[in-house]
Amino acid sequence: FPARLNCAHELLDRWVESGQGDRPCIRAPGGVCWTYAQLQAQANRIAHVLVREMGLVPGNRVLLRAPNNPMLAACWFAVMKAGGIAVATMPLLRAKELKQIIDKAQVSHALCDHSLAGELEAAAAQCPTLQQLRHFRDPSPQGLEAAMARQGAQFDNVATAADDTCIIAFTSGTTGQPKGTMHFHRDVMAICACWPPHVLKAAPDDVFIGSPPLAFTFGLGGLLLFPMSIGASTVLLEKAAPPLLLPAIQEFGATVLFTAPTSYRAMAADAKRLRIGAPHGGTLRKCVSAGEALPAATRQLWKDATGIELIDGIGSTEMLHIFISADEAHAVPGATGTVVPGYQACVLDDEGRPVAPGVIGHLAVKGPTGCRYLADERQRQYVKHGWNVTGDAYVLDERGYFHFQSRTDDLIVSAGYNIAAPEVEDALLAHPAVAECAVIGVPDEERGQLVKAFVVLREGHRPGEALVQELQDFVKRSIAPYKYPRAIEFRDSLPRTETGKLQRYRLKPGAV
Ligand code: 3SK
Repeated sequence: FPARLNCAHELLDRWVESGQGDRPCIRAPGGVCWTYAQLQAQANRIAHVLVREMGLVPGNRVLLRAPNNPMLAACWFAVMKAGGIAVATMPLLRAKELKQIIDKAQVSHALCDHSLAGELEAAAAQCPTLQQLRHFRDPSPQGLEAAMARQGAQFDNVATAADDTCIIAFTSGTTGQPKGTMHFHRDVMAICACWPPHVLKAAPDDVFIGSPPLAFTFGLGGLLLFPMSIGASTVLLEKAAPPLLLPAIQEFGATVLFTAPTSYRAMAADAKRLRIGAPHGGTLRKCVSAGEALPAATRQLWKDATGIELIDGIGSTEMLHIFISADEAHAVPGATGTVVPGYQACVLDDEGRPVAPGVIGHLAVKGPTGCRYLADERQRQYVKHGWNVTGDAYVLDERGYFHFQSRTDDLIVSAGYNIAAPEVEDALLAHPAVAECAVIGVPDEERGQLVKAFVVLREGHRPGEALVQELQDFVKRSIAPYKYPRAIEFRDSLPRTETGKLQRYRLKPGAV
């Protein structure tokens, strides 16, 4: 990449400059269809607001908070154009979690969808670094749209360096302390140059759709960067639970779908009935599965329902996007795939030596993107021996296919969400009935893993269904609701080492 690179130019302005600004770019329910030129004009106006009215200078961190919608995309590009750093946050996060992110990333500016204002305002009141906050889709004179109307639709992008940080993507650590991963403008372009052309092989007339939030880099790539890197269009859905995703695929004539195995399982029966797969006369022709391991049975279920072979992949927030995958023609049931062109991958033992094919070890990867934690000593655990060690246990076979075994840490991956066991434990421990607790992931057919809590009660409290419900509601009110323990078991004590360290592994099904 050239020394000066702004990814907003490569993904957005370039299409307008080359006379293709009237191509459809972003669609949304309610008949919304923004062309590339319209998205550019919106992003330019927001960039002016950021610079002229909110005092942004290059390098400032801008928190973005919204469900997937066109204004969130415009804000993201505005931040790129103005030389800022986008800190996109998951819509379900609560004030406590937002505060951790704002403090860690030293966020100074925020653009927030009006519908999600409450939790951010509660966080902002406790965050001295956050000085400038605007709401969009807010009809009041203080709203972002009113400020945009005062600005012109032309903006000279900041001439960022290819190595300037443009994203800080947060991932929940295994301890519940979120880790910010920094990515450069050139990283954004590198992920567009690796997996999409070699594995996805989408075309400019494809219509992308899916469920992952743009705040999750799986969604950012799949639903914004990848379609725009080829001049295709994308459908942004605020609500993309399985019952809503299928009708949306039909309504928009979507051709490329990004979602997680849980969602493929939930949609399979209706997908078959509605004949949404192109082989059955529908529009859908490519389906990408990532965010959690894809069981062979789910691959088969979806193929039977739609005629489409899933494109499986593993990526990480640290690596920005997918680095092991296989296209439809090279898929092997039960294997994630082979290493994506541009990356190298292997399986290492505990000392960092490659293991022989067939032997389980730590998945290690390197390539044009890599882990750069923001001020976090866990960098030393992720980057070892010159490799990014992802925290996944894998087996490599003789043909170069990687087979997922398990996570190697306390991270629970449930329905595509990463959930840190200690964070759920902290939330439970704040309840007056809870003396001790331990949270683990247990295998679950529908969600891959299910969050299960083992709870020791304080004296005077009695176990029972009513208390289970109360504890679940309590957790949902304190942290993002998707993290709540779907199963709770009451115990008299929990397994601990002699030094008192909780032995979560001894609670796993089948453990002794
Ligand atoms: O596999 C994942 O979980 C992932 C994470 C971040 C970006 C992309 C992907 C597929």
